[in-house]
Amino acid sequence: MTLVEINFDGLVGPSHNYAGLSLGNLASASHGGDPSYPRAAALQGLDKMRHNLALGLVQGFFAPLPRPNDGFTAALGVLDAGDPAQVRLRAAAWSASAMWTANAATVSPAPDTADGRCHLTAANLVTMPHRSHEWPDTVRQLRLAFAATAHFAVHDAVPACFGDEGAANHMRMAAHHAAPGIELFVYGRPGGRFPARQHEQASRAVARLHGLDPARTLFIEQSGEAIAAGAFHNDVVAVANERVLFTHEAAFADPEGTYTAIRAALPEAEIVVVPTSAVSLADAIKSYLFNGQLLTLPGGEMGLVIPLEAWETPSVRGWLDTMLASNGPIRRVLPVDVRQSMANGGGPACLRLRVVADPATIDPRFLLDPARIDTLSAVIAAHWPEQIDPADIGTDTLARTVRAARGALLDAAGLGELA
Ligand code: SUG
Repeated sequence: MTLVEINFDGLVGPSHNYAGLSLGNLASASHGGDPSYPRAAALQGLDKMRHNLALGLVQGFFAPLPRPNDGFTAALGVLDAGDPAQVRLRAAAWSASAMWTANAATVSPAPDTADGRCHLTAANLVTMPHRSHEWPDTVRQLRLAFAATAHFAVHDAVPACFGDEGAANHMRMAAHHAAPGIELFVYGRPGGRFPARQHEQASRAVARLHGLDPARTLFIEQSGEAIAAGAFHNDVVAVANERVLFTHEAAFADPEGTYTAIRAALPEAEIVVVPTSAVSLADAIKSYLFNGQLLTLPGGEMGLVIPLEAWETPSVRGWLDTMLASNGPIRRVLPVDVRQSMANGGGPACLRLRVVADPATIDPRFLLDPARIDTLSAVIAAHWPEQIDPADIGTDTLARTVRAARGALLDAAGLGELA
């Protein structure tokens, strides 16, 4: 049994659009109403997968969820296309937001859990209406990909009384991926300018469901300042990989207490802190520096896959240049173009769910090689809409196009069960 980290990227769905639905997510708010380019968005995502595969990493994907979700609008009695509130609910039913698979589930790999299986709990995503209806279809897909119950346990989402946003507010650190690790659950305290999407009690429930060792599980409060500045998920201001935590100094409510607790639980931990004096919270959030994929490359060194926006932000570039010239643990910086996703607040790390597992125990239809990526790219080039304007949302013509596009993808990927 060889446990490795596998990144499962969400394939951008054919209804990808900018509806300004996520309060507290500054990119979503500022791009609401812009035309979107679903074909380009999905191809950018596939190029990132191709890029990471070429680095020698194992790469998986999840298919887009069925949209528009007519069951959602029907359950809410949405009828009147002229009423702005109902227009918003209809947009929620069309959102392709499941592409951000860092919010699909929280994952605890087998070395951390009491029963020695990898546990996944789907995130209920209840804070945002457009995301709240993702999880039943997400669970269906997770149960297909991780059907081997000797190795995996897939849990339904925790009850809606406590908001859970999945892996975006969860970090795992370990000497190496296959070793027992510590798990860090970051939650927000409500009452600020923007919603705190992750509730402490949801995190605690997930930790219990996964059978984590309390001595190796930390519950950390996110700083209210970070949420108010637009860090609607912790992965906008911090990312961890193996023994390294890479974080902005303003990520946590009690930074020093957090670092001390991490070092006590994992003595080999290395914490790389970017000070506000080098990169302001505003620049960190706008550029998505911390929404990079911090990856262990096959040679053993770590690389950080960042969005082009981070590379192009002068303060961030300056800090990265200094970091690369130093002797720190992050040896390579790898910019990628995911601009279509970024405009809705989704960087490279939002687009992927990390699972540490033996690839041989996973349904191979969810794992990629270059030929399979080419197949998916061809479907997207042929079927994904080139452009969606806000007025197209809700039309029968676009609904037909979007459903047919997803159907063609499922056929090509051999995933007819998800139809
Ligand atoms: O939940 N944006 C997503 C972005 C999710 C990013 N994920 C992580 N940070 N892991 C969200 O806010 C915007 C949809 C719109 O406005 O059309 C949106 O849902």
